[in-house]
Amino acid sequence: MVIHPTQQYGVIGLGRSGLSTVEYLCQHGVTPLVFDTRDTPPLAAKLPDGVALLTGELTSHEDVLSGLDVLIVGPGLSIRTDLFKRLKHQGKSVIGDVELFAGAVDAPVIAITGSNGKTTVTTLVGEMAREAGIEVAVGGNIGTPVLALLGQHAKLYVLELSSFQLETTDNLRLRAATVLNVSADHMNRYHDLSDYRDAKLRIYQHCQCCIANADDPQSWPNAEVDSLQLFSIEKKADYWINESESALMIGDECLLHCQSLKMSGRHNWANALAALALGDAAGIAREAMIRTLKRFSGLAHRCETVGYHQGVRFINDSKATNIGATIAALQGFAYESGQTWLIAGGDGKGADFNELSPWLAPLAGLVVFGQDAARLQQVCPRAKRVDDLPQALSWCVAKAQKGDRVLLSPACASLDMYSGFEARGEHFRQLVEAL
Ligand code: UMA
Ligand code: ADP
Repeated sequence: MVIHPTQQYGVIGLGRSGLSTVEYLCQHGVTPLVFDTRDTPPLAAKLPDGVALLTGELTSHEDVLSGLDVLIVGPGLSIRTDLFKRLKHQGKSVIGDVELFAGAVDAPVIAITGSNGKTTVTTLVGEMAREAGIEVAVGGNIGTPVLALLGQHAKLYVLELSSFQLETTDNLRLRAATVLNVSADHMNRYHDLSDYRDAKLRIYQHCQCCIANADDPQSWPNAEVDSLQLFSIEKKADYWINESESALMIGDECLLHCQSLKMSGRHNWANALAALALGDAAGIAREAMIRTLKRFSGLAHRCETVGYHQGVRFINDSKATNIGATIAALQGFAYESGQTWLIAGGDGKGADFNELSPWLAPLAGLVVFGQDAARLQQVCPRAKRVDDLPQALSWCVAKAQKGDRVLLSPACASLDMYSGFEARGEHFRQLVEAL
């Protein structure tokens, strides 16, 4: 969407995206009205002079909102409320910051969504482009709001997009995009899995090269698309793993051996293949992509080994905030020797934990804590329930034998007890270091 100075703009939600949207609008000669449901939004002090902030329930400001033309809503707020339905009905544009970005960007854009692996693949593609000498800007759900990227005047944009951001985006033209996988997440914001999937598949709307996971049909576009590339770690595809050769393949060409990948875990093979497919579509040199894959060791809090104690390995997978990520970790470790002691729990975001149960049965032990501990115990009655992470770790340390691993992979968000997954993972690391 292009900014029209004659129109009245509202920015709903003063989070990081909201603040960057305000700054962007002000730079373009528009002073928006800002709304936030919280009495004192943490970023209020950062608002530019002269920008008014209205706090409290949005419905209490309905008259004011009705007087505006364009409402730019932050991803942390749902647009599926009766209020937004009424405002849309009145003809208001209800969009997100990515839609404004779409109207302004003047270089190719690559976008990545999926239930798991987004940040890893987004980072990888960014690193690959940098390695190839391309001026690249990386942002979106990964951290830097998209509008804040525009000042970098990059030659390539690599965006991680969440389902929430995609819901409020209609006109983002993409050189290439992928839905890495679809498994239940954010079920407190969606009616069901298909509703959540529909939001994710919006990424393919205006996409030159769609890249989907051959092993997960939920990631495939619903409609016919111009160009579709598939990646697979289970069978032959455009980008695939040849198990007998243990090699990453593009068609019939062997690109590199799996052992040369610095990232561990089979799910990271899928991430590497997706990154290669995106990189190819963006014209990133193959040699640069291979060099990157050989040195990129993965990100903190994602299946990260944080220490050893008495022959037991401790793994921080705090970013496993949904069931799919925990299954991926357990699936990967099933190929390795030694038993797994799993620490899980937190805020399950409305997920149905039954999907986890086949993966819990082979575990040496499971210990649960946090808001949804009892729900996890229902699917695995032998699970030990404790009050917090230190107790969970102590329980595992007392039981684990040499050669085993203790894995924090909670299948839940951390917000019931921590400020975020990073704080939970850091706490785990410190506890392990103190053993
Ligand atoms: N909030 C209110 N009232 C408001 C506005 C926000 O209570 O009026 C709350 C929200 O419910 C949420 C928090 O404030 O709990 C932040 O919401 P926001 O829309 O202001 O979020 P931003 O600070 O702009 O951050 C967002 C993304 N956050 C969400 O989607 C919740 C960030 O992704 C993203 O990095 C940032 O934009 C820049 O693009 C974070 C995230 O948790 C990492 N994403 C979810 C995920 O990955 O699972 C989708
Ligand atoms: P996202 O940004 O989508 O949350 P991350 O790269 O931050 O993805 O990884 C989040 C969690 O998902 C971590 O626990 C990680 O080990 C796991 N994970 C990463 N890639 C995949 C994948 N392709 N499939 C399943 N799980 C994955």
